[in-house]
Amino acid sequence: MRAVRVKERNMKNVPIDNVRNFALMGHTGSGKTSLIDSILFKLGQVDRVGSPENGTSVADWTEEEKAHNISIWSKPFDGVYTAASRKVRRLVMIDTPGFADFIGAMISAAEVTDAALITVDASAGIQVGTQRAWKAAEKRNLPRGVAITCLDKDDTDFEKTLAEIKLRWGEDRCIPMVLPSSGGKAVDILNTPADAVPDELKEQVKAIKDHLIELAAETDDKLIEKYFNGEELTADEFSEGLRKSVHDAHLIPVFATSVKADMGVKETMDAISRLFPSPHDYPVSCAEGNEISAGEDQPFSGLVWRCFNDAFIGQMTFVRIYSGVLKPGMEIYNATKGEKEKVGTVLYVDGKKTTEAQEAKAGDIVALTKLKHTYLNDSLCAVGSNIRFEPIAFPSPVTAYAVEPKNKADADKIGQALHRATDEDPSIRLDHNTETHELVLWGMGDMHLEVTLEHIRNRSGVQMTHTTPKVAYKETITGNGEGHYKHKKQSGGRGQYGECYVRVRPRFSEEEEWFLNKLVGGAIPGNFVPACEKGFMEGLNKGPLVGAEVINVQVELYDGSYHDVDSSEVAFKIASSRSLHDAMEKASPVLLEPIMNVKVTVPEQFMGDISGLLNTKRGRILGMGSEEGLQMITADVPQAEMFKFCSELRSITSGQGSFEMVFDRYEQVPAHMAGKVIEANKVERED
Ligand SMILES: Nc1nc2c(ncn2[C@@H]2O[C@H](COP(=O)(O)OP(=O)(O)OP(=O)(O)O)[C@@H](O)[C@H]2O)c(=O)[nH]1
Ligand SMILES: [Mg+2]
Repeated sequence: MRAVRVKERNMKNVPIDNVRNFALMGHTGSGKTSLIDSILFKLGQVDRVGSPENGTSVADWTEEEKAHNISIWSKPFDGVYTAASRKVRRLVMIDTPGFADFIGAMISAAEVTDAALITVDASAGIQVGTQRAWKAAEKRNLPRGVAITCLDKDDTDFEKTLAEIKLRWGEDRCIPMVLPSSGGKAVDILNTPADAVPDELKEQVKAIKDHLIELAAETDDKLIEKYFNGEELTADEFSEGLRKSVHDAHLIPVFATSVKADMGVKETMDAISRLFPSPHDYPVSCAEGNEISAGEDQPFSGLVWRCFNDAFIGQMTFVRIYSGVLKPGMEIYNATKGEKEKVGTVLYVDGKKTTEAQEAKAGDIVALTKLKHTYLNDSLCAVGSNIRFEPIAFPSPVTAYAVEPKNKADADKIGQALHRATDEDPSIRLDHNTETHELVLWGMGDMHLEVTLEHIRNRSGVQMTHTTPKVAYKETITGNGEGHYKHKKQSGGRGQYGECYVRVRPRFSEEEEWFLNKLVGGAIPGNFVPACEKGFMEGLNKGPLVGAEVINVQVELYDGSYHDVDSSEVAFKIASSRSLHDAMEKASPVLLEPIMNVKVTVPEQFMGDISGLLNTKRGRILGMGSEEGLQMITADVPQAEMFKFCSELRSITSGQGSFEMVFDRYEQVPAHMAGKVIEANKVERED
C-alpha cells in the first residue's frame, strides 16, 4: 500500500476569528481517525485519503497504533481551507483515542480545545465510550456537535440514530444540520439554496430552519422581540445567534457523514466553521479566576497538555496557545515552575510530519522543542507576566503490573525508560514499593500497560516481563502482650550483653506516643535507650507474621539489665527488636490489607453479574444508583482481589463497564485468608 504523502504546508496568516479549534471524541471504532484522514485530504494536507483500516492513516501512524488498530495518543492536526462561505478558515483539531484505557489522552484534549465533535457510529448508536466523551465535554461546558458516522454501512438509518441522540441529549437542542439525501449527497441546512434541496427533504429543511431561527433569536432579548414581532433576523444576527446558541450548548448541531461514501465531510467542516467558536470569542479563565483575551496584542500564554520524546527531534512539548504570539527562539516564562525557558523551534505537527512555524497564535496547538524544565500541565507565558491555568485533572490509574527487566542489560536502562513513560503519560504511575520491593507500573487497563511496555521496547529496546504485583500487607496487634529477650554472647574477646522487657498494646491514635520509656532505677542506662528505640523501630518495620510494616502499636520499655563491659548499642538494638517480636506474638497479631474504594459504572443488564463478581472478591457493596442512563455500584474491595478486575469487568460487559478505584484504608485480613498469605510468605522466604 502506497504511503499517504503529507503535502508541504501553505500556512496563510489566518486571523484568530477564523480559527476553529476542536477535539474529535467518541467510542472506539466510531470513525474519528477516519474522519480526520478525510478532513486532512479536504484541507489539502495529504494527496490521498489515508485510512486506519489499511495502515495508511496519517493520524494513526505509530507502530503501536497500527499493531492494535486503534488510536492511542491524542494528536493535533490543522489546515487552512476556503469554506463554502468563501471565508478562509483554519481548523485546529485533536484526534483522541476512544478506547477506555486511553481516557487520559482524551481528557487532556478536551481540556485544551474550544469545542468537541462527538462521533456516533450509525451502526452502533450511543455507546459507553460516546457517553464518556460526552461527559468529558460537558464537564468543561464545551460547545458540542455530533457527527453520525458510517452511514454507508448496511442497516444504518440517520433518522433512527438522530432519534436516539435527541432522546439522550435533548429533543429541542440536537438539531440535524447536515442531512443525508437519497442521492447519497449531504444537504447542508444553512448553505444549500432552497431550489437545490431535494424534494423529499424540502419540508424537513424548512422546519429545521424555522427551529434554528427561534434558537438564534433566544440568545438575545432584542432578537427575541424581533422574532415575536414577526420581523426577520438579518443574516448576521442569525449566524451570530446560532454561534452563541452552540456556545451555550442550547444548540447541538448533528451532522450526517460517511467517510467511505465520501458524504457530508466537507459540509460538516463548513458547518463547524460557521457554528463553532473562535478562540477570540470568549475569554479564557486563568487559575486565579481572572480572564484573558486571545488577542495578538496580549502577552503570550499557553498550557502544556502533552510531552513526547521523539527519537529524532528530542523533547517535544505540546502547547495550546491561549493568547498572544509565540515565536521560535523566544524567551518565555514557566509560571508553574517559576523558571525562564528559551524556545527552540515552534512546530506544527500533523501526524508524523512536522513543519517549522515562524509564529503561532491563540487557538494554535504547536510543539516546542528544547524546553528544559517544562512538563505536562505547566503554564507558559511571556516573560514579565505570570499567567497560570488550572492543571488538567486526570483519573487515577486502576490496574498494575509488577515489572522486571528481562535481562541484565535492560536492568540499567529500565528506570530511565519507565520514568520517561510516566513523564509522557499522566495516567501511568510508577511506584517503587519499598514493602514488597517491586517496581509497580500502574495504568488504566491491561491494554494501556501492554502498550506502554511495547512503546518502551520499540523506542529504547528495553524489554520487561511483568507479573501481578504483591499486596503491601501491614501487621498490627489486637491485644496486649509482654515480651523479653536477653542478648548475651561470650565468644572470646569482648562479649555482647543487653536485656529488655517490653509491653505492647494497640495504639488508637496518632496523638498517643508510640514509645514509652518506663524504666526505673537505671535498669538500662540512659545512653542505651536511643539504641533500644532504634531496635523497636526496626522491629516494627518487619512484623512477626510476614515481615510487613507494623502499625498502630505502642511499645513500652519497662525493665532490662546491662553489663558494665559487654553492653553496647548493637547488643541493645538486638535485644529490643527481639523482645518486641516476642511481645507482639503474644498480643494476637493480625495481618492488614489495603481496602480500595471502588466505583463501577455499567449498563443496567450487567448489574447482577457485577455485584456477583464483587461478592466473590470479598467486596462489600456500599450503594447502587444510576447516573446518566448507566448503573453505578460503589463497594469496598480488598486490593488483593482487584488486580484482575479491570479485564474481568471488560469481558463481562463487552467493554461497556468502567471503574475508578482509590485506596481507602487498611483492614484486617480474615483469618482463613491470613493463614494462606502467611504460609505462602514462609515458602517464599525459605526459597
Ligand atoms: N463503512 C465505514 N467504515 C468506516 C467509516 N469510518 C470509519 N470506518 C471504519 O471503522 C473502523 C474504525 O475507524 P477509526 O477511524 O479507526 O475509529 P476511531 O473512532 O478513530 O477509533 P479509536 O481510535 O479506537 O477511538 C475502521 O476500520 C474504519 O475503516 C465509514 O464511514 N464507513
Ligand atoms: Mg482513532
